[in-house]
Amino acid sequence: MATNRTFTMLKPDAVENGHIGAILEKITAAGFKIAAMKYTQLSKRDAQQFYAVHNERPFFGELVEFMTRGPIVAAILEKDNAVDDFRALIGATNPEEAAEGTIRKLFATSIGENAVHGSDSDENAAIEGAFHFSGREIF
Ligand code: RTP
Ligand code: MG
Repeated sequence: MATNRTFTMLKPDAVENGHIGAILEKITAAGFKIAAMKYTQLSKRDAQQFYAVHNERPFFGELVEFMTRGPIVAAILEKDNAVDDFRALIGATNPEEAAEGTIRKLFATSIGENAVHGSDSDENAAIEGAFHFSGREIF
């Protein structure tokens, strides 16, 4: 598998609960290299656009409120098979269903406040990375 990229956000709950360092440690220990990173906060419009695919879902309003309530860490990560390996590292959307040792099992609070985002395809990884970073911010 060629080296490629995924996009992640450490969500507001992870930041509020003091888990930035521990989560980044898990990510780098799993072999991901950081290609870009910033500490930032989504506006309502940013969150609505970022999660537009979910705009008909009953939890959409709650998701936008949650994702905008405080700062996040956004990053582009590089590794062989990055998208699938990162999804495996973070675990299931609902932490109650996430495998032992996964980031969501360790650090998520609930299905809504689940500590981390991971892109679900190479195509979305590229779109989501470009949403947050300009070419000169990616190394
Ligand atoms: P993500 O996009 O954040 O990596 O999460 P995911 O692929 O595992 O899950 P997805 O279905 O894409 O849902 C996006 C985010 O919406 C929130 N959510 N809340 N209350 C609920 O039933 C519910 N379901 C999803 C979560 O924050 C989820 O990560
Ligand atoms: Mg998703």
